[in-house]
Amino acid sequence: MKRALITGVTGQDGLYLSELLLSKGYEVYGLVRGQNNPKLALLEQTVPGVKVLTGDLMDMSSLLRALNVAQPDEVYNLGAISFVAYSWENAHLTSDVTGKGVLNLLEAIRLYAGDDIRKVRFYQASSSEMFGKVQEVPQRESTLLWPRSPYGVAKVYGHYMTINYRESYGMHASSGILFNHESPRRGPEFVTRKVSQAVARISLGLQENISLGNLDAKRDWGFAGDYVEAMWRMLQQEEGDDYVVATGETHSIRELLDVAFAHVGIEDWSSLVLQDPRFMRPAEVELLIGDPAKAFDKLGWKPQVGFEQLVRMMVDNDLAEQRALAGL
Ligand code: GDR
Repeated sequence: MKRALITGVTGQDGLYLSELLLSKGYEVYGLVRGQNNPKLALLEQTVPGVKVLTGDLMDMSSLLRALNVAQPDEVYNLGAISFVAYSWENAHLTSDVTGKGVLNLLEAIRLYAGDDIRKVRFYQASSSEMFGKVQEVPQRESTLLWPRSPYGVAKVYGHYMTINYRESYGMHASSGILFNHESPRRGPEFVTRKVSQAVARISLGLQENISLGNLDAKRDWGFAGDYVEAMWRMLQQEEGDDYVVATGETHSIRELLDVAFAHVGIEDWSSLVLQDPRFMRPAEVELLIGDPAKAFDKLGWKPQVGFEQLVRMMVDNDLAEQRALAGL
């Protein structure tokens, strides 16, 4: 039986990856931060098979302890402060967790593994935010990185540190450059879920309108359930490597609004969407579109859920959730 340790296990991707690994017969350990973490209940309810360990990416001794208990064949680093907008307000904390946290975990694995460095395979959750200011379209593994937020800069640090541990120590370390990936489990602060929740509430008469920032930004949105499969496949390769994981399609926030509102029968949403400068970012990533050719070719991976299907899935989930909450 293979053993895996997942940081960020209570997040969207952690939940999907835990389910995937449990279905493959893995023993799954999840690192959970802090005392009374409110997300722990969700994890225990959604994926009860996960064995919970306490630790923090900023506390290397807790990482070493977790490795000693879990004795993992595979470590997936999904833990991060992941909300881009928040990273301008909390640049130091984001750098410590999202950036230096990767080094702490790599170093803990190196110390834990000793002479047998290849006994643990490592996955780093890198991000399309690293591409930032458009240098090339579509973006691929070799595209110049030009991050546009403290979050993006921290992710670049983690990305190169992962490559460095592969090249310096021969560690089986892979970096998945994942473009935006969404699901009904997405946190409500991210734009897709914010929209799907608001559209559901507006159609049920529970809310009047929604305030958003930049409607012209474009993202390559895929389904998180598909993307965790790519993570796993990376660690099944002979060697560690870097892969773009994306759909190869891009859509604006306006198109997201079109599909979400149309699904509840609203064709003209112009009076329902307010633009609020509070949700504009100091520097924006205008256009993301990934070239997933390498992942298709080397991993045999392909996304199953398309953009419109994804948006409808999220709106349907929020309709059911909001009806239940409101007792409708
Ligand atoms: P992103 O996701 O920053 O791309 O990072 P997010 O959904 O937050 O923003 C996407 C785009 O929507 C625009 N936008 C708004 N965003 C939010 N959150 N709220 C709004 O009201 C709003 N209005 C417009 C944003 O400006 C942006 O252009 C996500 C995160 O999951 C990262 O952790 C991950 O690394 C990347 O995806 C890949």
